Amino acid sequence: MSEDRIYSVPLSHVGDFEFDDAVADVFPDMIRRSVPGYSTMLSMIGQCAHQFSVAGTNLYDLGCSLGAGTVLLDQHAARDCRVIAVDNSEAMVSRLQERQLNRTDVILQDIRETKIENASVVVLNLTLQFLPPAERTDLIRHIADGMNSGGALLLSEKVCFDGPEQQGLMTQLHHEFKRSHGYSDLEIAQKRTAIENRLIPETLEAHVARLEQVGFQTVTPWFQCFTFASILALR
Ligand code: GEK
Repeated sequence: MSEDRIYSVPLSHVGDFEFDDAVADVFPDMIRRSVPGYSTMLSMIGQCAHQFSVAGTNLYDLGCSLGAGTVLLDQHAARDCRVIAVDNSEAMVSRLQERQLNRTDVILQDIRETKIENASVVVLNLTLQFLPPAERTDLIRHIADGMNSGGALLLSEKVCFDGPEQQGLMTQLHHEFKRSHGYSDLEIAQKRTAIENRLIPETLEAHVARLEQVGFQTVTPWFQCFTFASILALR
């Protein structure tokens, strides 16, 4: 696995973060060292596919990147299911297409354009956070409308906090996590600058309220580690 060194040297101008070839090449290392609890979030994708997929339905991985979650959906889905993996990064999609998963269609597309139908499982693993906040409710409603009764949406996000003390404490703990995984203060600071206009976190409460508003029946945060959380919402 290639090591993420993208922000290790001082840059005269730190541009907005892009999911380009340089990022795709080091993505597994980057996400593992940047997102506390990522492996736990992934394991739940496999478990959800096993538990909630229904024969003859569709499973979606929206914002699939290199397909860490897609592979688990493909492995654990019920019989006669299709997995639809979508990402708008050419660099990510072309790499995932090379993996040739039996039951998966990999599509280069903006997830706001993806038709959701006959869905038993939908995964948004760290993807909604990259959409403009004003467009998130429409997408979540569109997903809910395309899901079958009893279907599961797994939504994992970077979250923020209303209280400044909580926000400061959780940010500090997240940065310490990154330091303990080998990132320097320079790397942490430059990545933060690059991502701050691209990744807009919301509070866990805002996510839960939106999911309930569009008609999910049982909305349960099941995991949180510092500034990252995951919610299971049943249709
Ligand atoms: C994983 N789920 O490994 N349409 C399609 N894709 C998008 C859009 C959009 N509008 N916006 C962002 N993306 C993966 C990790 S990464 C998370 C997901 C992170 C894609 C973007 O190209 C990238 O591949 C992915 O969402 C986010 O479980 O980097 O923090």
